[in-house]
Amino acid sequence: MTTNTQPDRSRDLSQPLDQLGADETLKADSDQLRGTIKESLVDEVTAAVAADDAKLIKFFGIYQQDDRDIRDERRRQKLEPAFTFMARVRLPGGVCSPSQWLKLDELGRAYAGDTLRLTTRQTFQLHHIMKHDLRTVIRGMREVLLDTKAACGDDTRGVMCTVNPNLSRLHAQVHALAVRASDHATHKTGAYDEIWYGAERRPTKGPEEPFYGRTYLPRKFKIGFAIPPSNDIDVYSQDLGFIAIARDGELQGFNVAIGGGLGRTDQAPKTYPRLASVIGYVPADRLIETIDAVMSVQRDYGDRVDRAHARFKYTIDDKGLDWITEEIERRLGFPLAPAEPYELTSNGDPLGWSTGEDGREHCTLFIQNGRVINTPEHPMMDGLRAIAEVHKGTFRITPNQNLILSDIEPGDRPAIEKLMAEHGLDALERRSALRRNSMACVALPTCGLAMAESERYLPDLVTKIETLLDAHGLKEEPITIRMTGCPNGCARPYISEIGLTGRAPGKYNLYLGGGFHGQRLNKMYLENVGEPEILEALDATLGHYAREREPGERFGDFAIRAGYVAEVTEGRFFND
Ligand code: SRM
Ligand code: SF4
Repeated sequence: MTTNTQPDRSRDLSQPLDQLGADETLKADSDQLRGTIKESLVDEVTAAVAADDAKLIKFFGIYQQDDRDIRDERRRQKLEPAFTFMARVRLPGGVCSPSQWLKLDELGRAYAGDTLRLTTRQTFQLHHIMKHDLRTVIRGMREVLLDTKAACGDDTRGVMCTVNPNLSRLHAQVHALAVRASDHATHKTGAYDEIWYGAERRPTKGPEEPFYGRTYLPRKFKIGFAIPPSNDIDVYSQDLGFIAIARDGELQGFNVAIGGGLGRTDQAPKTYPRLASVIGYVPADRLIETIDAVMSVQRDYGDRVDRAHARFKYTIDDKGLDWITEEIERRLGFPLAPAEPYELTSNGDPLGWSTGEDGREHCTLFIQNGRVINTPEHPMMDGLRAIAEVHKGTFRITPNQNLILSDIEPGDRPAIEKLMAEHGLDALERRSALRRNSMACVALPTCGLAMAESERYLPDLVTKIETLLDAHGLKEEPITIRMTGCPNGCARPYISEIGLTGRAPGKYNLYLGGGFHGQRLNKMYLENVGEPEILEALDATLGHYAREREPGERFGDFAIRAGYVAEVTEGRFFND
């Protein structure tokens, strides 16, 4: 990255490194993320990598995990945990080609437990990879021009972009900028090529990381591009969100939203979800400068002592939105224009077939919780492989963990439809409106932070809620429901109409009152409750909604009007 005017406190820190958090010292001493990862990968004594390397490989999109289903049993047997790794692909805007799909399918079958996982930030995760297979997997991805750079770590994450293929021209313009933003903001260390591809270390002319310095960012930083009227990417949950402003289908520029973030910790009142604040408008040709200016403010002023307080949202609230905006403008060298009018209407995906403005066809498939796997009823993985073998367009992963078979010439549609029918993929969209608007994070057994089930439980819970909806005549009412196995918020539960976050095995917090298109946070209604209490509460509130809602009133809005929860008006809520 090139930012000439900004002071870079990551290389010239006002506080000595030993007064900063341990992760800052680790980054600074890591030789630009090299650490001892190479040595760890060939250490045959353990299936894990060294503790410091486990933190550093996150910058390369790789997480060390263990099978939590058998953790206790392994401990009893005095064995080390069953370590494996998860690799997350860098896929800006979620668009990939059929040959990329085929390669990931092949790698998923050979090394990653016969499954692929589509994520809430529009990419693939491959779980269950053994340490000794990691390089093979990463090199396999390279064959189809994919990598896992910066899919995690204290840097910019996967850049999101509205998938809407129907607005083909506008989408192409915005998606190209999302790809550019991702390439621009991704770290530049040669460590990735050396560790994963076996490249020789090459001398660099200037600093190896001109923007990030030795300590990168204080915390993860997320960028996303929304194309109204869709808010599928949940633009207000991004650290830096861009809302496309178009005239006659031509991109003009972006409204800039800063400071979104959802992670919180139970019993830690200083942590809270916050929706992004729209601070102004920039023309499209100033996009990259804007990214540099905003990220550099967080780089230089973010909290480098307390990681629980290091996201950009806290920097903004500590310094004040006006101060941060002025600092961004100072670094940009020009004031932001007032935000342009825009309208967002939904954060879900319209499922099924549609025709784009260029006449090409697209089919959005419902993939429950993003899990691509073969089951006896739905040989989904086989079906998508068969489609990839004949498909000439693109695949697009949606921010709701669904999949669009995109850019299909009308003449090619019958062949795709036949394959969909043969593999049961056509049945997937015939689900209740609640299920179609449901989302769960991975949680157990791979996520080290999960306190309760999520992906493995939400489908059953939805079945039970469907019975309630049926009884109240609400089966076709679109209501968003999102579950996570802990309060970190990976399925963005705090901006759904019904949110559930795990507290302990079988116990969840229940949130109500979120905005249907992601414009308002929900509020906790019940704390630390099990399934019977959840169903009882939903039966009562949904029944009340069915009886007394006003025409067009959403469930989230009703939950506030009827007094079940107070409206969150500040764009953030604080832990009670
Ligand atoms: Fe997440 C950590 C999975 C989207 C907030 N997230 C994790 C880890 C890596 C657990 C860990 O650190 O060891 C999870 C891996 C589980 C596994 O076994 O796969 C994990 N997060 C996911 C995914 C796969 C959920 C999914 O089911 O799709 C999503 C991957 C997105 C991607 O492709 O990059 C995912 N995570 C999110 C989102 C939603 C978003 O970004 O739109 C959020 C909330 C937005 C935000 O960042 O504020 C989110 N994940 C977190 C947090 C809390 C961050 C915070 O500010 O407190 C953590 C924990 C952390 O960073 O300390 C976390
Ligand atoms: Fe894991 Fe919690 Fe994220 Fe779910 S929300 S994937 S349990 S970190």
